[in-house]
Amino acid sequence: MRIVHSETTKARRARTELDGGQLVPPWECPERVDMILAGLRQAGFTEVVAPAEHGLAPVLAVHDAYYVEFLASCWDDWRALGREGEAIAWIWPTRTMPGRRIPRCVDGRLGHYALGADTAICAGTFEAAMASKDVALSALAHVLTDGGPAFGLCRPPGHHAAVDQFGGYCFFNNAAVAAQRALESGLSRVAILDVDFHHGNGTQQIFEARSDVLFVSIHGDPMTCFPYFMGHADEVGEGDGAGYTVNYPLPEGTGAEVWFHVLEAAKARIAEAGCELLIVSLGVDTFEGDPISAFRLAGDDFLEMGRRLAGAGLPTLFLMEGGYAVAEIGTNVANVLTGFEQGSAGAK
Ligand code: OKP
Ligand code: ZN
Repeated sequence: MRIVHSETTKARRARTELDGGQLVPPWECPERVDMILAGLRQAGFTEVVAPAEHGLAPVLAVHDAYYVEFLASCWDDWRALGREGEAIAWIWPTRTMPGRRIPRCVDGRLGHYALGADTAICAGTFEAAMASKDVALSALAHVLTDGGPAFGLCRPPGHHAAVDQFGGYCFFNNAAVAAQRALESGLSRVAILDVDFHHGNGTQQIFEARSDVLFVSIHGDPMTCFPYFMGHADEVGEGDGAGYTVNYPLPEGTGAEVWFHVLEAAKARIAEAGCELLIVSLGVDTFEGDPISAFRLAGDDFLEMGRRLAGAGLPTLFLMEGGYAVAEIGTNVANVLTGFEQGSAGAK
């Protein structure tokens, strides 16, 4: 298992997240990265490599250029107005006021480009997002050249980031950037299997009209879980992409038995679609102790998750998404990767 990590992913250290009507320290914090590295080390994954710089071209292959420009300049624009706090969106184009122009003022621009008010932009956000997608692309390069599995310790995560929107702690959609690059390297079809507790609305939106990326997600039912406005079972893709978006919303409280049953259905769809690469959007916020999620997987279930993912028999790229039980995040991630190695050894 190739492990890719960059210290620059910790350059984003937001102070505030709007949560329950209060500004609290964000759940998505740089300590997550250190805990994952520690967990990997303890599990025997001792070799960690730094990513190469891949520039903006692979980002612009999936994201809107004005959006990328907004992310690059937002913090400076905000600071230039003398604002004390972090850059948080607070007014949006809405159902009754859709808005057909992108405002010039940073407050209006934030509303245009933000999905929600949970994610503050601060110093280092853009740098960390750049490092995060470089981690994904370098891990992908390993899978494409070597055939062996890789884990990209991406942070910030990516699956909520759409073509031109950030939110849910995500800015660049690392999995989408990697999938697009894999197709440009010659693959015909890639699967993105999103096992994070939250629906990967950004990934779905980026690929929903395409059949070259199969998006399959297992997540908390949006009727009660973030991001609330996407991820229902009747969202199946559009046009050429019809049938290439597959959503498995599950009720809060779902445990291992049901979750693994659904995972097998997801794997069957991936096999049926003839995908040549499996990208796993690996959130471990399905853990029973996660403070902002509501599934009930135990620590050992992540070993089983890894084994079963190996059973798909595909070249596999793991990219980090969520997971907020910081004390256990390292063990949970290491368990998935260990289980995967056990599962692949058995298959050979
Ligand atoms: C990101 B990923 C409210 C807490 C919820 C949004 C959850 C983002 C999850 N302040 N914030 O999918 O793990
Ligand atoms: Zn999540």
